[in-house]
Amino acid sequence: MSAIEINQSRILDNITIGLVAVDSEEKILLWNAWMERHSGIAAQEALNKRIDEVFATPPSSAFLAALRNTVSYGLPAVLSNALHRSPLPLFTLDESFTEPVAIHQSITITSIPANEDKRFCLIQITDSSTSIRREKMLRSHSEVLKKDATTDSLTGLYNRRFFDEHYKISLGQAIRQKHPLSIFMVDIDFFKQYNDYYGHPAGDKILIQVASALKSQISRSSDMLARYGGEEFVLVLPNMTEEHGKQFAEKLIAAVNHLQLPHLKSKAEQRISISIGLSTYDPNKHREVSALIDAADTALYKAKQQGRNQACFLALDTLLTHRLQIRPS
Ligand code: GH3
Ligand code: MG
Repeated sequence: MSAIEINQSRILDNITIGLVAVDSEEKILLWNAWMERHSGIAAQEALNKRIDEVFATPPSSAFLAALRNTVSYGLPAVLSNALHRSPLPLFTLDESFTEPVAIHQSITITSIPANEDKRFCLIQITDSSTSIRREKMLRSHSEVLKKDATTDSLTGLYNRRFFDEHYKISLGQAIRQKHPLSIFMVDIDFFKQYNDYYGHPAGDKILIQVASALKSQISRSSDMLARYGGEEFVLVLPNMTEEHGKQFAEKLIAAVNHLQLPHLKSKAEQRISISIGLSTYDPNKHREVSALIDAADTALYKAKQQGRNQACFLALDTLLTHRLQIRPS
């Protein structure tokens, strides 16, 4: 293999980082092609000028302080781009931007011994813009994934997985802060018959409309509505007593009836309706809360048995008695 003569100035011109050397008076000794391209200042113009005077906009005070530290004490300095976005007025050449865009920079400053006890400082500037853009893209991508993991794709409501997590947190808070919490299990009446008669795609549209009617009834950020599965929804409302819960359930039923969606095969009404099972945690009455969902579920079963298109309340402490009455085995 033949030896290649290395031309150092060619390396300096092709390197993809900015290189600047300054002497002990901060006068510029080296200004490579990368610096020319990104500052718009030619090397002949920059050489022998002080670095704080060469740019139209002066470098940041953090940069000048770091440089002075290195010049005076020989201490190396790093300006990380997390703290100092653009210490020097350098701009990207990307033509897809209509205006010049400041380069996000990572800068290291090192003191290098020269001849006769003299030293110079080497400033190396790398463009962090690409890695920052990539990081931002990854972050937004992971936010989309997180949303997908917690959202039901048909209705846009939270999914069962999110509900399971959120319910535990809400119930824990209600117990610690001693406030009531109501849970509502909501189920569309005779939905199988709807699908059989109108078709599955039409059934999907009903699910979307019922979901949005239910959603329109909640307002507080702590309220949660999720698709529990199939044609069943669940609402968890902190700070809602039994009495208010019963009124609220009536509002949910009215909101769905108000949609006036025809359902000729429904034996309840000839339009889409819902049944609701409701139970409430009352901090003054209940110590054991693990059966709260079960209580709401049993109340829903009761609402179905009593004719549908209605809400039923079941107190947590009467769950067992009622279960024995309505589900004899
Ligand atoms: P009830 O009044 O007792 O609740 O009767 P129902 O017919 O609503 O209850 P059942 O559990 O027998 O039927 C539920 C139906 O919901 C069956 C299933 O095809 C339908 N379903 C579940 N998930 C979806 C879905 O994502 N889209 C559509 N279109 N239908 C669904
Ligand atoms: Mg149903």
